[in-house]
Amino acid sequence: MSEIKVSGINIPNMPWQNKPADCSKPIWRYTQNPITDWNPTPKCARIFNSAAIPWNGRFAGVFRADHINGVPQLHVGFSDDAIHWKFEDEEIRFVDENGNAYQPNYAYDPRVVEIDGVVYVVWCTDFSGPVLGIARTTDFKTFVRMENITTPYNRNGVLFPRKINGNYVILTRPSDNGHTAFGDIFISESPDLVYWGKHRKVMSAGGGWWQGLKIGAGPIPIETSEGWLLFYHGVSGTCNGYVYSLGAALLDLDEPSKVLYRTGNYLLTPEMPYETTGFVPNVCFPCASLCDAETGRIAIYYGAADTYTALAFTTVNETIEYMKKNHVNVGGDNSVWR
Ligand code: BMA
Repeated sequence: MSEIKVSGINIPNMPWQNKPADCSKPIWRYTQNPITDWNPTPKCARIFNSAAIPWNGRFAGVFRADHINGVPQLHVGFSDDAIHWKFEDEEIRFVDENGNAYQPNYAYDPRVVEIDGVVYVVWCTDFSGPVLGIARTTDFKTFVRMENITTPYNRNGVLFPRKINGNYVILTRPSDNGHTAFGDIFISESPDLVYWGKHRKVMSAGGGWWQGLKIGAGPIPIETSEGWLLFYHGVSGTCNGYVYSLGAALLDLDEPSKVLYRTGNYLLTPEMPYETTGFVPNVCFPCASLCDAETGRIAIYYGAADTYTALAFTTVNETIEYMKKNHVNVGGDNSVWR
């Protein structure tokens, strides 16, 4: 296969380990996993489902921390190597557009992206139930809360890293206010990050039992010459509870509501003790990735068992090549508004 080009920045100092010789899968785990442990700060019981980006030659992130009262909030962290993190013990204190303090009742599963020099955080916030909140920052100190993106209920909001055909674009996952037993991925556009419309359905649950119950977008999509590379979570509803695995899809560059390929097999599923044992067993929940444009190397950050932060590696070529050989057609994909 010819070399696939990545549109993005070079991150030569990102975490990386070569694929082990005996690994037959397209994704392999960091050998020192997990990279966070129980009680990472006095206030925080567990840090997981979190998002990191390159920042001034180092790395910065917004981390989901479940506090020792059980309530999740978002915390800032910094790192030299994107593996060892220094977390702030105090949660992010948001302000609104007028500078007035705003604190969500809870905040979880952040995704972070820099677009035209502004860093945006999209997370699951409370607005008569879970919805998608968004805030912007330029210094990881002041976070300005903007208008909520959706009405109740919605989770897993993932912005694309640039405007497409003149509009901001976001993937979302309409849900209910509990442990939602359904869920497909939708897409919406906005000229200004305030007014959202032109809604389309992108992908439905299904196409293998590991993603049969519900799916949700994970890290910010990676722009490649073949399409947008999207990692997502797929959920299986077992008699012993939900199991969260990781899959990938390739979306059309100009019309990202179109699925070009989608993995029929999971790429990563709970197998290691830190994935199968913890606060919520059997969860691999990806929320961020770093991709080095020059080499196509990818480091995926995923929450493990709602307890730990873990890392896994792949390359753009490896994942897309695998996806082309292991593609599944799911009834309901690309199905609405066509
Ligand atoms: C989902 C979200 C995630 C969590 C997962 C497994 O509904 O709440 O934050 O990791 O459940 O508990």
